[in-house]
Amino acid sequence: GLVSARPQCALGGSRAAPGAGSRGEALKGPVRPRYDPREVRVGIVHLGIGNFHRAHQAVYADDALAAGERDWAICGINLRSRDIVDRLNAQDGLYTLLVRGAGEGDAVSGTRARVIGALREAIAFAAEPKRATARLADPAVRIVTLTITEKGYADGVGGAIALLLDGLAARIAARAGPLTLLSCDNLSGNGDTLREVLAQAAARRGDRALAGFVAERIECPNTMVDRIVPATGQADIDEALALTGLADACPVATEPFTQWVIEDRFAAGRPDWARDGVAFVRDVAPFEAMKLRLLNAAHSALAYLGVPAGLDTVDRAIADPALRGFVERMWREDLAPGLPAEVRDAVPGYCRALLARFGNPALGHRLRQIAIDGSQKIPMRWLPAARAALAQGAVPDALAVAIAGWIRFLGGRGEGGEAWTIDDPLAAALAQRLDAAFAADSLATGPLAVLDRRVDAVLGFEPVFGDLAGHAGLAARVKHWHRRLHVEGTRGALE
Ligand code: CS2
Repeated sequence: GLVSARPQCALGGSRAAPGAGSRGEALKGPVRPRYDPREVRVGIVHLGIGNFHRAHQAVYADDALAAGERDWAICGINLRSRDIVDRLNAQDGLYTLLVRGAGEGDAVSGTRARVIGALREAIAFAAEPKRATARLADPAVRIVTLTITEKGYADGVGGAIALLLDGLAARIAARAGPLTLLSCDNLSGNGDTLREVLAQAAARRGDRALAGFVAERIECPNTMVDRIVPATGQADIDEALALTGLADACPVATEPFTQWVIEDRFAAGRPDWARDGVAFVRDVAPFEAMKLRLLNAAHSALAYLGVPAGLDTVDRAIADPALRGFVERMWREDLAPGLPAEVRDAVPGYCRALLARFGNPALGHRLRQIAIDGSQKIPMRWLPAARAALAQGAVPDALAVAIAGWIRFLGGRGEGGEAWTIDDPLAAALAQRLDAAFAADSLATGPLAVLDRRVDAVLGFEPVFGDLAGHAGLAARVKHWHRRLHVEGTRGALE
């Protein structure tokens, strides 16, 4: 288990720690699982054991286990990296959740520590593919949750989708019964997308039984997931040890806020998660639109405008008056107006709460982490609102600034001369287009013309911009802002 430096912190007890709050989080010291982790059964398989999973779905599973629903422990499967699997297995799947928020919890650090016991197994797919597939065919498993990132759904050949199909085929053979697949990625219509990708992949395999199972025996509810979860750093490892006396090689730090909205269509039962704060609804779309277009859209804009300006974290960026003012303007003018009627009244409160969440100084949420995979995120975060505005003959000026910021960010160099690499599945194609913008006559046409050609190169890229590729009105505004960002810098242009 976790290595205890204090005997009274040994894990595995089944009683609540003194001082446990309603969600099992004590005001001081670590909170142990309120159940014996050796006495629960796996009912959920999760694909993609990243930090987000461990600070979100695993905590809801932990709540269900603590409430006495002992059949909902998790078996996590990682497709690529082994590292987290090895770390978790070395400590019996137990890890520390650090909840950081100003003014709460431990008076000194403002952090609450809670040990999560829900992750009972961790499998590296590359090392044990048969075990991974067999887990999906286990009749006791009734829900599969996924955090495979935006690009995981485009990957029809290998990866999570292939594993899921193998698992479903094994499930048919084992007569293991129906299954709910719960996508927890930031995609619009994430459940619908998952079902479609699976149906196409099953059809390509030419397996009629499998295609039939996908059509009739699985449910793929759409979900909206929300919790800000930065990557783990040495400071988190140190703080976990200091707070709990337990040496943890893979703690996860997060914010107090957490939200999960799910369409209530489950094929084979579910935990009574409403008790733990999950909202079950008929249609997730309005919630998901609000989250993607306000939270995630702002995150991406802060990243692409903030990184070149030399800013490193979200709280530093949102404390900058120019960037904060810009985000508020982007919300007000371009993003909020197109949101569905169901959520419109909630928007002002939601934006206020977002400013506070972004401003949480204890999180250290790095802009470069958010900047990863822009080509996969931008189409869902910025472009639906841009498309709607352009269709009405309006130019979404703030979104043009954000797009210009991304194009500038793709240049890989900031105002202070610092450099970064572009971490994106389409990085090579984008770099090729940008390089071509330096045409032979660049010296003659001058630097501003080169800047404009770079905008054309990226805006013309259909895998990202689709039907907006090459839109003249949008391109003119993006060129304007792209020049100004280069000439005046992020702050100068925004001011
Ligand atoms: C972020 C999200 O990295 C990113 O792209 O925008 O991970 C964000 O923190 C979460 O969606 C919050 O729920």
